[in-house]
Amino acid sequence: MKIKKVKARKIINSIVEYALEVSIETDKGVFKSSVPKGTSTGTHEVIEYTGGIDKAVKNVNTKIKRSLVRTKINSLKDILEYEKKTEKYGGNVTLAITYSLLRAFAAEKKVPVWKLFTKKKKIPAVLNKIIGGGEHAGKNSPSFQEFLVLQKISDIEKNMDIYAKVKKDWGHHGRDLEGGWVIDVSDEKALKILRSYNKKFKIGIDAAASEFYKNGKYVYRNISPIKKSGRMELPNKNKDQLQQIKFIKMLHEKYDIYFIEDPLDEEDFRGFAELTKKMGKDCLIVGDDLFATCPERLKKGIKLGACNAVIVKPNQIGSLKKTIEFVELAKKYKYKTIISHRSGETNDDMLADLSVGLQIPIMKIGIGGGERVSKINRLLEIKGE
Ligand code: 2PG
Ligand code: MG
Repeated sequence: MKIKKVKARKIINSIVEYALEVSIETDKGVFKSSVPKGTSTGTHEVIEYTGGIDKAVKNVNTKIKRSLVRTKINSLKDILEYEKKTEKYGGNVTLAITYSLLRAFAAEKKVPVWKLFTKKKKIPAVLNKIIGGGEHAGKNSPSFQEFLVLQKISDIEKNMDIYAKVKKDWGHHGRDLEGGWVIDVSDEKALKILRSYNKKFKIGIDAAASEFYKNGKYVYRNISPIKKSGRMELPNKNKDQLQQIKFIKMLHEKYDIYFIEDPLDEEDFRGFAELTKKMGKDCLIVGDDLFATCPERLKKGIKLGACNAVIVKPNQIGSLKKTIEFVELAKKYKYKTIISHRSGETNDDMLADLSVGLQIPIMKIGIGGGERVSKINRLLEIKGE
């Protein structure tokens, strides 16, 4: 494949910050890509743009361009190998280049991007955010960051319906960063609301607990009163590790939660292992900030028995090659894989092709907002291809 031009520029993402867009020109056309960023980022994520976004634009337009037009890219392996050369410029720089190369190479081969990875087409289920909280919403919203409903893609209408009902039934303050509704309720109440629409749907939470873990305690900001000796009382707002585990277990039993992401702090491998032992048989205990899509951290988790599912976010590790390694390791040890959007998204829909290509069974994705809908619509398109 002959690379004729490489060009970078700044675009705006969904949380109104700059993102990098990379265009690569070949005989087959111009192929553009961009990469999202997080708000509740884990400590173990790689840096997005070394030296900032302006430096990233400059690096692509000078050094990377010079090296890329001279490099032979004739296979998927070549694309993944080339990542080594760009890693020092930042994870989002590397992935924007990789994604554009994938698109250019797929055009060369006259196949959709997902087909570069697999022949077997299986469309993932969608895990849609209905209610938002934590760092993604306001100060009176729940402490947990996300309240989600899982649905087969062919049943996405059921999630569209719940999304519309929550909007209508609960006085909301607009949407959070990922299109979830912002409502002034406690964590428990948010779960009760989701359950009230259907007794059988698989529901989930992303507690993103590291975000409210302060000095050894989980500090809740919006809690439900409980009945104690005939009186309504507000329970303790601060929970230590044991109380947090108990609380999560209680919520799981009461509301039948299937998907439980980051219920504990990102360093607490042992706490995750404890929860997995207690509840892992009938639900997913999912590591996001805990693993940060890093194969080395997952190896530690496997050793300790922490989690039975992982979130996959390529830009946490800043390389598609390492992301694939992470996914393969997870599958080998029977961890369920869930690919995920970020709060600061662009309209790039590569996530959908990667989910099908890497045979990931669930895509976690907002259901409101063009930058989320672009991925869902690409999934629907692949389904019909
Ligand atoms: C998460 C993500 C996406 P962020 O915590 O799972 O929902 O949020 O992109 O802000 O890290
Ligand atoms: Mg998360």
